Amino acid sequence: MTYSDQLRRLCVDIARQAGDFAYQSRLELGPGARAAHSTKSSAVDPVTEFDRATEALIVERLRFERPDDSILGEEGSSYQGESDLTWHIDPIDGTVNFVYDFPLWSTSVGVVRNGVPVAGAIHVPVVGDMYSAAIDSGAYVNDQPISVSTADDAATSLVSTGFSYHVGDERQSQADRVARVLPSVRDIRRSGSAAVDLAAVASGRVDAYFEPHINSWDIAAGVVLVREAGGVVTSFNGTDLDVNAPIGLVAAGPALHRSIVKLASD
Ligand code: LIP
Repeated sequence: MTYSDQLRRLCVDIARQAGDFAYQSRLELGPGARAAHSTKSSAVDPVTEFDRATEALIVERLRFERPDDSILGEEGSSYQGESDLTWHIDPIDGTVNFVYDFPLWSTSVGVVRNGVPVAGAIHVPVVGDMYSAAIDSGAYVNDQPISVSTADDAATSLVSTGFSYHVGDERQSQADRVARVLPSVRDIRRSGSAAVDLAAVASGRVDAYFEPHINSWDIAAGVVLVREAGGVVTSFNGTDLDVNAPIGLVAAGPALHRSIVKLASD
């Protein structure tokens, strides 16, 4: 087993344990019950006790299994290690979906070396999918190999996107962008979880995904997944993506990627 595949297996093990913990917590609230939450960057950016507890579980595992590595978590966890690896973790990606008991939320665990993701896992507990990948080891869902779609025509492509929590002008410009893109593609999906969107690109369940504002913990695992599935991932304007400081993102199969960059960034 290669070193990157050992990392992939650890990503899977931790994402499974953490995602199952969050899922059990969600089930105990009851169907459709709103999870109590506070807010972060805006009144529509929630965080729950379950986000924090799930992140604490992931961090405890990583501190034990990988004590020399750095960690960066969405809910504030930050450890500076001595190794060249940094773990970017989103305990519940799609927190609004979790709060509403809408199924498309995920636990994302990715590990990055010098701004390049080397392994990752995305657990979608409600759906029962575990996606994983590692550099030069391929991409999988539930241990079955996956690949991006071969779509090459934007007009018949299924495209996902997301919107930031910044309310006001930023939100309006994102709405204007979707209004411009929609007439030029088959249809648009908005899952509410960047990790789910990237997993969908990697498995050919959508043809492309773009989002103008995104965080490292949302995408670290999904980026290696798409690339190992034969896809292309760049920053929003088509330049190289630095996962540590992403400037938006476009992910698609190689025959479609440039068209989506042009559509999204025009
Ligand atoms: C979410 C992202 C999603 C974005 C949402 C939100 P969170 O992350 O995964 O792509 O459109 O607005 O930022 O905050 O639920 O972990």
